Amino acid sequence: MDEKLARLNNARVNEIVEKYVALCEPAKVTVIDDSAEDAAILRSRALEGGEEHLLAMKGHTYHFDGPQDQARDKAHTKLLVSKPVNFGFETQTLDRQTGLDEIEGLLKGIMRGKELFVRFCCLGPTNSPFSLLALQLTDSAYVAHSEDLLYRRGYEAFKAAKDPNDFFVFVHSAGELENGVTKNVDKRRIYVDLEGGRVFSINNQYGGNSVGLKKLAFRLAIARAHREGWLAEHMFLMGVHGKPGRVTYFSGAYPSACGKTSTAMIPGQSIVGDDIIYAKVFDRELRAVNVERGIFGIIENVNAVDDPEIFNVLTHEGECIFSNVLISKDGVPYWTGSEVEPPAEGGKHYMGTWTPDMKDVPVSHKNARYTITLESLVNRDPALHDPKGVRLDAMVYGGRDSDTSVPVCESLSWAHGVLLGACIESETTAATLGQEGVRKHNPYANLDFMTLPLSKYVADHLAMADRLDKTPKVFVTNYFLKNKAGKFCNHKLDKKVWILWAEGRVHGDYDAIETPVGYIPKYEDLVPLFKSALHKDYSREDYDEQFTVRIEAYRAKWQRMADIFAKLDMPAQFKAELDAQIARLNS
Ligand code: SPV
Ligand code: MN
Repeated sequence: MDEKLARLNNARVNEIVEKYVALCEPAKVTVIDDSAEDAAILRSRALEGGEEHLLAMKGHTYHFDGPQDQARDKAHTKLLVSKPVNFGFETQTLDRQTGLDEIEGLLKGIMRGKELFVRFCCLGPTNSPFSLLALQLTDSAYVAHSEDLLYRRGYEAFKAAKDPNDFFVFVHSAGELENGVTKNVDKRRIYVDLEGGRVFSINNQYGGNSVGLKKLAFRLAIARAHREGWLAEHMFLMGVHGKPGRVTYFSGAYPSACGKTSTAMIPGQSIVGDDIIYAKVFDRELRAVNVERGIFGIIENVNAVDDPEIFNVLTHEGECIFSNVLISKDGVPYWTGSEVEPPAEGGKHYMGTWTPDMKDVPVSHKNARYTITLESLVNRDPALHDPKGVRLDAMVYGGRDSDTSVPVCESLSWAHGVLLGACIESETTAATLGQEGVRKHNPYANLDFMTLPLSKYVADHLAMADRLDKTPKVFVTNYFLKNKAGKFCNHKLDKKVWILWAEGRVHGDYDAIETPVGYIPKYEDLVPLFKSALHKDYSREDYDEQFTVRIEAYRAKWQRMADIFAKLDMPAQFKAELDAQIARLNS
């Protein structure tokens, strides 16, 4: 037996490894522990196997996903269920046994000639009441390497585990590769087995499909959180720095590619995480941790002016994986919106050779990404690895909404906030395969990941009010509002003002105007905030345009929500909030 597995002495781990080695038939099995040497093996293997390539800058590599593998594949991501469940929205399900049989068939021999990596990770900080252990088997060194930047190492945590049987399991195969890229994308499958606490993902490499610890583990965690009375959310986590010396922790849910990372990266604030949190009640306080330790972020529009900290990491030595960007012959990465011109002769691209005259093919894919650790960011929050997490004082919901929601408003109560989170609407983006720009109901920005009926999810949030001395304040932001002329009403950086206003509201610094849709800021409070935060004059005309409550658009939105929720068996308190929302708008 492998020495590292022997030292772990975990019968369930051994059984799983044996089972999938027999089924997938890899040529070699490599077990990875928490050492720097083993992390280096993953990076070297990704380079040797052609899944990653060196760039000119020390520590930088790049990876290409195939042209058909550039985003999450919702159509082939299915939840295995033993009996039919009405989730209340589009979660795709498949009969469990049928799915397991199909995947076993597809896994048979899928790793022939390849190396299987067995790795151990910890979701959430180690040695923490939030920690969840995860075992990942993958034949993609790129996936295992990405996980090393994105997640805490967990081999030692497995050794110390109180319950040796309690861990999630992820089995991934990139399948047959051609030039380092998955070939059989038509046989791509992502099957989530909630009952077994495991996910199978095959014939893909794009991180959102392949990296077990990211959205695959998140789907398992949502169901587990419900069973155990905590929350797993598609949220950033950040310290908002209000008055001097005051830090207030915010979490925020936004659909993919709608400003979640850029909110967590607002200049002058500190980032704990940009994608997934676990939140638990301790002593009647809601505390949260970042499940991850890195960022798998969208690279488009990352530039020196708008995202100085990230841009800095992407242009300096240190470990970083670029995916689906343009690579010049000198080994320099280029991407859309970097404000750096790509070379005239073009370069290599996930589509093949790219030259500037290919006007309809952008420099980088809209969902092209970078993978970095949070430790590499100067603005990381000191609580990043705190096993106790941080106290959550506010939650923010946001969407890509061009015609309805004001830039920022505060819910009238916790229950009203729960309603607002359940009713996020957002225009679809390149983060998933399919059409972009279509308005979609995206409850809690979790539409793609929900493994619970919405009614239960909502009930868990409502119940927090009884379990906490003080519920977090809830805010809704919208960075994408347009005016009558079709122009964005706000600059990208204005979000700093909305978040600082919200922080002030948490501490009672500002009064607000009560409207049917929530509390909105007063003009007088925003003027000094624009001045101090952005050195900008904020005009009354801008305020009027941005904060006039578009009653008819809101009524239409809430009618859409009423239609959706009429078909679902929602908690009575939720229905009452929804009715009250509509009644306020009507009157
Ligand atoms: C998202 O799309 O929400 C992401 C990236 O955070 S991934 O889910 O990994 O595709
Ligand atoms: Mn995400």
